[in-house]
Amino acid sequence: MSNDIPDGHVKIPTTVKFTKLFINGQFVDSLSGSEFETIDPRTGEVIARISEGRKEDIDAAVEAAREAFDTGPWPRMAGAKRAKIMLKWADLIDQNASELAALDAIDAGKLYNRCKAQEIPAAANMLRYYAGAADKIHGEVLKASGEFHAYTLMEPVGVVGHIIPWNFPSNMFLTKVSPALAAGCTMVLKPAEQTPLSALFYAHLAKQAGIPDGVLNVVPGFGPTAGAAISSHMNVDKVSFTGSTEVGREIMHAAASSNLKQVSLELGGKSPLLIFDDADVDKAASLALLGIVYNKGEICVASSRVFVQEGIYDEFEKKLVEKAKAWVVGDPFDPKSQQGPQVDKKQFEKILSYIEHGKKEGATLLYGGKRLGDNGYYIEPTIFSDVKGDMLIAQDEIFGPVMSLMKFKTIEEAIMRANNTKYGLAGIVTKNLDIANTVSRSIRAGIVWINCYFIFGSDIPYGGYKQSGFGREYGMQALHQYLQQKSVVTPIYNSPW
Ligand code: TXE
Repeated sequence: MSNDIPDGHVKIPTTVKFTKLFINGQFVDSLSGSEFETIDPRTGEVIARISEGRKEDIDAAVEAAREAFDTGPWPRMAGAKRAKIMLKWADLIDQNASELAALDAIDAGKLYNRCKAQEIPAAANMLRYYAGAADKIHGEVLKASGEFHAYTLMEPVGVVGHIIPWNFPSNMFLTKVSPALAAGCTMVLKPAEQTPLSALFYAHLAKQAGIPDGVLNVVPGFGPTAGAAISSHMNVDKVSFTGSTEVGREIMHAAASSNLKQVSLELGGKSPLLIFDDADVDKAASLALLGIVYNKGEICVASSRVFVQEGIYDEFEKKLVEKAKAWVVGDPFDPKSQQGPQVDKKQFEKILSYIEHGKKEGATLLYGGKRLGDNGYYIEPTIFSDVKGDMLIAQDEIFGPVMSLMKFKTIEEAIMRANNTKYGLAGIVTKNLDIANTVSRSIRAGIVWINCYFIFGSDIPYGGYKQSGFGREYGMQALHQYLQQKSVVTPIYNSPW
């Protein structure tokens, strides 16, 4: 693949450099010799064959990470030195942004230009943010009662297993790995089976930057084999997972029934976006549309339930449909495209079946509802109105460009209906400060965006309430998930006690 992919309608990249497991600083075949295919969602065709990691490969990767943690330099290295290596890795990521963006575009159907200009640089910045924290990790001196000197140490939690999904392959990789590295942990990461390509490229760049062998291991493979081997491993000290609520539950079971490893979970969502009568209708319609079609709706915080107050409802509906009509779905390498194909056939079929279900449940299909073209996994932005809160399309995470539009009268009704979900992530549009304050405190969600949507940053903690998971990504909270506190106590006077 050329490093110099032009910004026009890009020709299809043809070669992929890294297809093997990355264990102990080397690219190796899987022990069983088995491979799996990674598919281009633009066409349904095979891009490359990837070594398939299974339990025995996870065992080898964990052994390398354990050795690197127990005897290697990384956890013992001065924080500033760890930071220097992480910063070098970040620079290498920036230098290879075109190639990384192309890998995510062919593997996940993500927009090439957006990946190159936003997602890859943001992933590199995640490393920079946590590199800045690596030499500022410290405990505290305690005011202990009695004649004792007591203090705390902040120590890395140990060997970490990261299991990540396919919707943001680059962002997820660096979101998990950056704070864990800054903390001094070693790790095994399993990318989603749909999107292994950029993960292996990141591993290659990590080695170039000077991350010592064994510190970062990347093992592509399937969930029930490689993923389950991580969550049930006796030698993994923590598992950090992003994916479906169902699998999150299995991971907790596996952690509990193996070594009680620590767990953090980022799971699904069915986010409400509440739009009040005082809102600028045009802007609110743009925000609502973006909220459901950004990344083709494959984002846990998609605004899949939009509640609009009755005074502006009709005008809002009209504008929303106009904007959906103008939205461009197409090849992710075409700069005109605003939405690429869904990640794979399974996800594509799942979304289409929810659309059929919505029609049968009695919701009104306002716009869209069909696949686009007969090649690849493209779906029109889809808007349902007359949706009732107990319909499946209003309850289940569809993870596609399908919006349920609903009308409300009062603020109390809006809060009650917004909270009628097992998930917990959200947004509000209003110019009224009282409404904004009341609603943001009443919605049971780990993040609430007011007059904006999808504002993420390495310095803004992010995570769910209820069945959207627990633990936080980003911010110092994420760093602390990879640290554990040790208290040290000693008598002040050298006297027997
Ligand atoms: O997720 P899975 P899938 C939701 C979304 C989507 C649905 C299914 O609604 O439609 O989940 O997607 C690994 N032990 N989200 O099937 O299976 C798997 O290999 C250990 C929301 O892709 O949860 C992959 O690496 N690991 C979400 C990762 O888990 C297992 C992002 C996610 O896959 C495993 C993705 C097991 N038993 C999907 N089974 C978000 N929160 O953003 C699978 N895996």
